[in-house]
Amino acid sequence: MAKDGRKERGLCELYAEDPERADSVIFGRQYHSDRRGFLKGAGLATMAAAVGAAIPFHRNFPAGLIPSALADEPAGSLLLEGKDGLVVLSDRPICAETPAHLLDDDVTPSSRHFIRDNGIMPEMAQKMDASGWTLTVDGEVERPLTLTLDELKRRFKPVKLRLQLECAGNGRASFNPPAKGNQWTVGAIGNSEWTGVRYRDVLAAAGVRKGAVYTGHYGHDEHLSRDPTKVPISRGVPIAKAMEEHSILAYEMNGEPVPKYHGFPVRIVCAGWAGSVSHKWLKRIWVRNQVHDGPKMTGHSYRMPRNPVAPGTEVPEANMEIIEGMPVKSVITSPATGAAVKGRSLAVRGHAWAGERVVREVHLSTDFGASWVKARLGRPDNRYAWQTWDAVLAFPTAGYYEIWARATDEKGALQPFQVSWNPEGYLNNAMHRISVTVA
Ligand SMILES: Nc1nc2c(c(=O)[nH]1)N[C@H]1C(S)=C(S)[C@@H](COP(=O)(O)O)O[C@H]1N2
Ligand SMILES: [Mo]
Repeated sequence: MAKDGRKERGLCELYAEDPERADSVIFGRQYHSDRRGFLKGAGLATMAAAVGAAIPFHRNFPAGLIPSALADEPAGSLLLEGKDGLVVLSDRPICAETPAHLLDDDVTPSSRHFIRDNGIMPEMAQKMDASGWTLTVDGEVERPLTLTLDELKRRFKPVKLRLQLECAGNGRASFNPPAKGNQWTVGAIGNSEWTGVRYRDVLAAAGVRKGAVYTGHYGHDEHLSRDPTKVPISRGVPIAKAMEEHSILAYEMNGEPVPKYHGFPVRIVCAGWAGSVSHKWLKRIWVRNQVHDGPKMTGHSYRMPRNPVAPGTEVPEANMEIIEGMPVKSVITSPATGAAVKGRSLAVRGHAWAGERVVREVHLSTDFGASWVKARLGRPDNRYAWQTWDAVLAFPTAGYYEIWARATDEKGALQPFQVSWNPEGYLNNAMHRISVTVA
C-alpha cells in the first residue's frame, strides 16, 4: 500500500511515492550514503530485461528515475467524436490528451488537439447550432454590446494565426511527490490555426473606460452539478493582454467552424498564457475595474507560490500569484517512444515553445544528460506559434537508450530535469524523454 492508504496501481505510482524504494524494490539498486545509487549485477540485468535491451549508458542512469520505456501507461477509452488517438483522463468533465507522437504535425489537426473541460459542454455546441448565440461585452465600457455571430464576422477584420495553447496542468503526472488533479503527461498542448477577430477590436467597439483593469470571461458550459446558478470556470486577463494583436475571438479552427469540444461557435485564444484564459463557448466578456474574481481565478486555482515551497506546504493565498505566461518547453514527436532503431543513427523531430517568449535553442541527449547535441530549430510561423526542430542522433552500440530534449528560451531559461512541487501541480516543464532500442 502507498503511504496515504491508497492501493498502488503500478510502477508509476511506486516511483511517484518513493523513487528510491521503487528503485530498490524493482531493480535492487543499492543506495550509498551520498544518495547516489549504482545499478549493477542483478539490478542492472533486471532493468535491461524490463526495457528489452542492455543499457550502454547505465552508469549515467539517474537514481530514482523510472525508465521511460515503463512510464507509458495504457490509454483510456472513451470514444470522442472526430478525435484520433487521444488518451482520456476524465470523462466528466472531458479531459483528454494527445500522445506525443500524434503531435508531430506542424499545425495540430483538430482531431489531435487536447480537450480540457471544467464543466459540461453546452447543447448549442453539441448541436453545432449558433442561431441563438450572442456575445455580450459589458462592465467598464462606454457602449455595452451584444453581437450575433454574423455581426461579429461582418463588423471586424478577420485574422488567421497559429497559436500554442497549453493547459497549466500539462506535465502534472511527473511531479514527485505527486500533485492532485488531472494527471496530464506531455500532451495538453496544441498549435492549431485559428481564425477570428481581434479581441482589441471588439473591446474598442464597446469603448473601454479608463478604470478598466481586467476582463472576465463567461461561457455557455454548465457546472458539473447542472446547477444553473453555478459557473464552472470564469477567468480573465489584464486589459493589456486582451489588447495584444495576437489575442483573438476565434470562430474557426483549422479552416472549419470551431469544433464542439473546442468552444463552438466562438472562443477566446490568448496565446502563450495558461490555457484556462482562452475561454470556450464564449457568452460574455465582463470588463472589470478590478482583477477578475470569478470561479478558478482565486484561491489556489491557476496560481503558483511566489517562492518555491517544500512539498505539502500550505501556502496562504496572499503568497500565491496568478499564472500568466507559460514556461519554455519541448516535446519529441518522432519517433514514438519505444521505437526500434535499425542502424546506428536516428532522425528525431519535435516542437518547442516558451509562452510569450521565443525558443532560442533545443538540445538532445542520448546518454542521460551527460552530453548534448544541438538540434536545428525553425522560427515560429507567427508570434505565439510553436517552433519545430529536428536532429540526427548517433548511437555507439546496440541497446536501450533514452532521448531527452531540452529547450532554451531567448532569455536563457531552460527546461529543468525536475520541477519543484507546487500545491496544484502547475507548470511542469521538465524535459521530455522517450525510449528507443537500437538493434
Ligand atoms: N468555457 C470554458 N472555457 C474553457 C475551459 C472550460 O472548462 N470552459 N477550460 C479551459 C482550460 S483549463 C483549458 S486548458 C483550455 C483547453 O482548451 P481545449 O479544450 O480547446 O484544448 O480551455 C479553457 N477554456
Ligand atoms: Mo487548463
